[in-house]
Amino acid sequence: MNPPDDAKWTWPPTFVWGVSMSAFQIEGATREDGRGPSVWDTYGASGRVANHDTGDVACDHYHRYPEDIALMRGLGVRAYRFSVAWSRVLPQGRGAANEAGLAFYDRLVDALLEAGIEPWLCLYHFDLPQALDDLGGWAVRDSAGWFADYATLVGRRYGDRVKRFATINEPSIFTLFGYALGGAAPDAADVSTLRRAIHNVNLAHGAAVDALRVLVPQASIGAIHNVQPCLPATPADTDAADLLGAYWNAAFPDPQCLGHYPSRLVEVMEPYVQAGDLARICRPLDWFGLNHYSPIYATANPNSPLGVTLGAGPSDISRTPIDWPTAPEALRETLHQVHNRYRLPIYVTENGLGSYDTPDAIGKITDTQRIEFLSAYIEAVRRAIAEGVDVRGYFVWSLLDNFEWASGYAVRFGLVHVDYPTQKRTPKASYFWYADLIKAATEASRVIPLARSGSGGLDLLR
Ligand code: IFM
Repeated sequence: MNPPDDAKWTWPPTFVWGVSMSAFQIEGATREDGRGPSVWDTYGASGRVANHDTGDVACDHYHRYPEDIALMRGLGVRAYRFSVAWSRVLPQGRGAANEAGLAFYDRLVDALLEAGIEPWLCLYHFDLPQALDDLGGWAVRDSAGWFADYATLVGRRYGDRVKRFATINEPSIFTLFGYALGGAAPDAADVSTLRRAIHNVNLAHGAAVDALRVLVPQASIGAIHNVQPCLPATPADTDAADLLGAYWNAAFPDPQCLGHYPSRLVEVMEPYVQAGDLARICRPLDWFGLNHYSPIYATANPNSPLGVTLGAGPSDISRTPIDWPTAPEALRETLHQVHNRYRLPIYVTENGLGSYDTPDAIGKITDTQRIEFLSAYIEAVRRAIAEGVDVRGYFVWSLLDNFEWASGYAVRFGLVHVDYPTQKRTPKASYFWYADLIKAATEASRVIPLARSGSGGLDLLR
């Protein structure tokens, strides 16, 4: 591997700089215009979120999206990845559509296009309609059909304007935590339910890809997975790390992109796999969305339904304010692994730093640690590209501080601070830094365009 020649290297001119957010974490307006409840409304209402926070108001993006799009415009991003709230457009998850909910995403998409920002629409980001969970949710095989019908509704409605679609965000996170490890909706703890859910989510992914291909022939369709090195917390946890890694990193991308479950899980998944299922799941994709934050650590735990839980890991490593290990090299290595294993163009669809930012006496938020984090991780992306990995874009998580699931509003990931009582948005230092970076990267790549090699890798102008 050759290191990038810094003097000559420029970002590919087509490189997509973006930001990501998700419906439940920002929209609020949970009882407005006919939206039905999702499993996260139920989880929040039960008081299980830190500080008893709920998504009821969140960032009030439902009403303030023009202001948020103006912030994106100020950043200079080319793309915005958002998710549609399934229960806003189908309050019962299936059956009658909600025109007022559909109209909200019409307004959002139109305003993005008007601002010159490409909408990247993700169908699902953790917020299963409660009505479907009441019918068994992802643990029942019918869920694949429900999801395909929902994808059909969304493709038919927005496919004239939206060309970038992702099926499901981080399936391993919402299944592992929601059905086995705890700490997320719908808060089950049963390993056979987990495995059933894994397989049904995979079937749902495949069915949605098929539906979108028919409805939006120009669509560029991807799947979004968080792939993070899974390390043993102690030498005694090696097998636990291997097991957790199989669920976390491979249980979804392997069947979706390679047509089989990872070897460690083949036997346990077998009872749920019917003839033809793997072909239904493994549908051609245009890109791989990689969410990445840090390595994770596994600890063997016979009391957990899975026999393994997340471990703390070493105390002498660099960490973010919310205690996640900081390891930009792990992103570079992960990009190589994903590239070698799945052979798809990669977009880093999430990366960012969680902290407890507070404004200073004059209202400024100087989030130096976030700037250092993003700068090191973006450098890791740059190196991976220079080494031949086909990475085509990078999206910061997140534009706004938002509802960080079971951690509520205390943990902040935004480039823009949100004062929740007033809903005032204040760009942090990292916002201006990212805007400058995008400007410099796009201007430089316009001056020295990169040639593409025939192999799909990048020719580095050495
Ligand atoms: O906020 C989440 C997001 O919903 C999914 N990926 C990780 C982010 C930070 O935890």
